[in-house]
Amino acid sequence: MKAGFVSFVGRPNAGKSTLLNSIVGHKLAIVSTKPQTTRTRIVGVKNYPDGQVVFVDTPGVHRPTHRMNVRMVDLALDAMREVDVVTLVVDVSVREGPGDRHLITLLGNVKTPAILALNKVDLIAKAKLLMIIDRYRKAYPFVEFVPISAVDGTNVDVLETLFLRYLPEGDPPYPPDYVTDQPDRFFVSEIIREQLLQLTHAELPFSTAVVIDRFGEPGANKVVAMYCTILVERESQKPIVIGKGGAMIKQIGAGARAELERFLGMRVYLDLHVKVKSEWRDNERVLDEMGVQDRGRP
Ligand SMILES: Nc1nc2c(ncn2[C@@H]2O[C@H](COP(=O)(O)OP(=O)(O)OP(=O)(O)O)[C@@H](O)[C@H]2O)c(=O)[nH]1
Ligand SMILES: [Mg+2]
Repeated sequence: MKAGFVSFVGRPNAGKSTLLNSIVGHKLAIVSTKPQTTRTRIVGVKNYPDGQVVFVDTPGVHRPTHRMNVRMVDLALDAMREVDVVTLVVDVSVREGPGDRHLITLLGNVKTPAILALNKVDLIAKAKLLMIIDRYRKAYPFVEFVPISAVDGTNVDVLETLFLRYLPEGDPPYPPDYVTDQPDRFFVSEIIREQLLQLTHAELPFSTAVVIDRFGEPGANKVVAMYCTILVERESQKPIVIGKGGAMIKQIGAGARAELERFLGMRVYLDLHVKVKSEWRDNERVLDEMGVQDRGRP
C-alpha cells in the first residue's frame, strides 16, 4: 500500500481548490473568480485500491501586505516542505510573470519531488500549451508535467495515478471513511464567505471575514441556529455589506442558508451581523479565532 501527503501550491486563482474538490469529490474548499479565496490549509483524504492520499490545499502565494497574508503564504511554503509530493498548480490561461518565477525559486529551496499541473487547458490551444510546457521544462526539474482541467476533469485521473507512484509505501494514516480535519464551524463560515466573495467587489472580498459567534445544536423543531458576524475594516464598508434597506445582507443570508442546509442536511436559522473591526487582518487574536493557522501553532 502507498500512503502520504500531496500538496497543491501555486499563485492565487490557479485552481488549487477546484482540483482538491474534484479529486476528493466533496466541496471542501470554497472557490471563486477572485484571488486569495483560500485563507487556510485544507485537508482532504482519498482512498484508492492501492493506497491513501492526504491532499493539502493551500492559500495562493502572493506578496503579503497584512499579518493574515503572511500566515497564508507561510502555510503554502510549509506545504512545499512537509509533504511527500508537491504539486505546483499553474493557470495556463494567464501570462507567466514574476509570481511564477518566485514559486520556482521557492521549489528550488526544498527537496520534495514536484509535479507540475498545468491547469485550465480547456481555455487554450494545444500549440500554446506545448510552448508553456517547454518553458517550464527548462525552468525546473519537475518529475512530471500534466496538463489538466480541474473544471472538466481532463487528465485529473492521470494526475492521481502519478501521485500514488511517487508516494512511499506505508499504512494509511486515516481510517477509510475519514475525509477532512476541518470542523463544521469552518465550513459554516466559509460558506458565508463564499457569498461575500460572489456578491461584493473591489476591496471588500479581501477585507471581510466571517466569525461564528454561536452555533447551536438543532432544537426540537430540527432547526439549527447560527449567529455569525461579518467583519469589515472600515465604517464606510458596513453600508455596502448591508445594502439598501438590508437587501445585500438578505441576499448573502439567503444564499448561505440554502448552501448550509444542503451541507448540514438540516434546516438552518441564520443570523448575520456586520461589525467594524479596524485592521482585523493584522490582529493575531482575530486570526487565531478565524482558524488562519500560524506557522508553528496547531
Ligand atoms: N476554465 C477553467 N477554470 C478553472 C479551472 N480550474 C479552476 N478554474 C476557475 O478558476 C477560478 C479560481 O479557482 P480556485 O479553485 O478558487 O483557485 P485557487 O487556486 O484555489 O485560488 P486561491 O484560493 O485564491 O489561491 C474559479 O473561477 C474556478 O472556477 C479549469 O480547469 N478551467
Ligand atoms: Mg483556493
